[in-house]
Amino acid sequence: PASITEELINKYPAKVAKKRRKSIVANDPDTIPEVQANVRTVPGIITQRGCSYAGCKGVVLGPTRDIVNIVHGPIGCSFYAWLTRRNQTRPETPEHENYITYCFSTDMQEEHVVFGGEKKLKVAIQEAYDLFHPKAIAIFSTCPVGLIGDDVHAVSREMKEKLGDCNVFGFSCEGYRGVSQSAGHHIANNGVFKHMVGNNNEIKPGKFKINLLGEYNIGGDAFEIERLLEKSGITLIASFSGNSTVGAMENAHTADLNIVQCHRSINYMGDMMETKYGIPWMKVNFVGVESTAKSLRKIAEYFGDAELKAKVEEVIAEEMPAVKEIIEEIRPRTEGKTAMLFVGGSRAHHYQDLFNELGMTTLSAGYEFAHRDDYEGREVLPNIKIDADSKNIEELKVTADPELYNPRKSPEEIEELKAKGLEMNGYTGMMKQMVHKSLVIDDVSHYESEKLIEIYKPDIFCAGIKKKYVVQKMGVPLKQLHSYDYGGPYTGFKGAVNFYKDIDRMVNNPVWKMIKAPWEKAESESLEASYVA
Ligand code: CFM
Ligand code: HCA
Repeated sequence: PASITEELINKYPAKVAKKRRKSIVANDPDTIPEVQANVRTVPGIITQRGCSYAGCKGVVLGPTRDIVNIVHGPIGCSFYAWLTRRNQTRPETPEHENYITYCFSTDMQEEHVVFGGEKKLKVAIQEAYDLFHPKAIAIFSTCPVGLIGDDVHAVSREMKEKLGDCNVFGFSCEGYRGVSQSAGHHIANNGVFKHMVGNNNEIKPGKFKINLLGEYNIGGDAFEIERLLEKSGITLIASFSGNSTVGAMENAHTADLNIVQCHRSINYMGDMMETKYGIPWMKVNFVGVESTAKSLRKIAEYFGDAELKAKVEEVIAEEMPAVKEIIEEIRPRTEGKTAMLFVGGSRAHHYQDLFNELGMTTLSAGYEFAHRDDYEGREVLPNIKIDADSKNIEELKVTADPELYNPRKSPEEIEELKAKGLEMNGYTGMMKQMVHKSLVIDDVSHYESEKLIEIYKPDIFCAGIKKKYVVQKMGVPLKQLHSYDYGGPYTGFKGAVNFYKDIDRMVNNPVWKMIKAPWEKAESESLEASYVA
């Protein structure tokens, strides 16, 4: 891999190569080398990353169905985020609120950039309120808003007061706020924590009450998790934020445990809720059947209830046979094949479990915008250098709530749980689970991914829409692990079966053998030659 790293970067100018080298490492699961992450992409390099606004509006707030999300900015930003992320939702009845299908925008024009857009924003909030009378309206700032200085927070406060029965709050999530979507996650967590969590103190019935953090119900993933929790007798108070509502989030502080699926996008919420209310958080993973079973067992272990433990075992025993039957049929066809995963900030890790179950090896993986802790584990947090880009994002000063703080577990109990193997308030990251010498690459560039495919010729490449067709034209099937290529769910037991079948279809499809990859073509018929002719 040392020479492969050189091969990936040797065409770059020296300065660029020097920077990229730090983001490309050969894994060692025992020593865990340092990976450069959460730094600016080199200008001119083709990245898969998105912006802060995408992370805040699209990712974290978007999936909550009864918030009217108004985008303050040019229409393109709103259009980009209009139903492109596949967060599903299930209103209680068809009459219940669901604004996810709408696209609310102030449609900022040149005159607003010149003379200011606050007036227009107030009109938009009033119009949305008059039409829908929603419980909450959230305002999202796009790049020009920050550049001209419109104060979305002042406008929100003013309108909240004026409307009286509608919670209005703003987000300074201008696209340029950070180096990627990741900044938007943090900004969103802060806003949801400040303006929503804790607003409703109602105590809901249930013996084992939890929140599900960092699960956005892409392709119905959360529905499958909800099914398993319900079957196990675990009460879900709130999800952040797949298939969720304002009411549920406002009540989240009454739960006794936060389970975290996507660490990258929501770790801030877990920490803040622990500090303010005394609710511990625990990393789980519902992608992969082994991980799903393990996650359910971890929840039961946390509550330490014999009946719950027995129920969870019963659920696992009931769900497993159907999965076993399918995997036994499929595995001989997928065994020994290879995969590469370059996705977001958590799935490049989690989906390796499903590939393992298929007997497939992950040759190389990386995130688009994760931080070092998502690679190396949270132990490295104290050693992460906070650069100017991160300092730009507000860190809320959170303290224990004088009335509501109630530690659900004592420090001794937490230590006991840790000793039992529960990662309380921890995440070990991607690298400990990856084989020796596999290549870990942060914010992989388009050029590097083409090179990787040429060198390793993986049986499947997992990424997003920006790579899909370029990779497939190289004769390698690309599985979108963002939109799932419109399939899914892939979580839990039922989801695993869906995934096994979809991957089997892709890696064993004879069509890929009919495509001549550029490196297989003779000189004379190479693309370059045909262009010259
Ligand atoms: Fe978390 Fe996500 Fe992801 Fe993410 Fe995303 Fe997504 Fe993703 Mo696309 S919250 S980090 S910002 S798991 S939208 S549902 S698929 S890049 S790996
Ligand atoms: C985003 C959303 C995205 C994009 C997916 C892709 C998603 O980053 O704004 O590039 O294919 O999951 O929809 O990550």
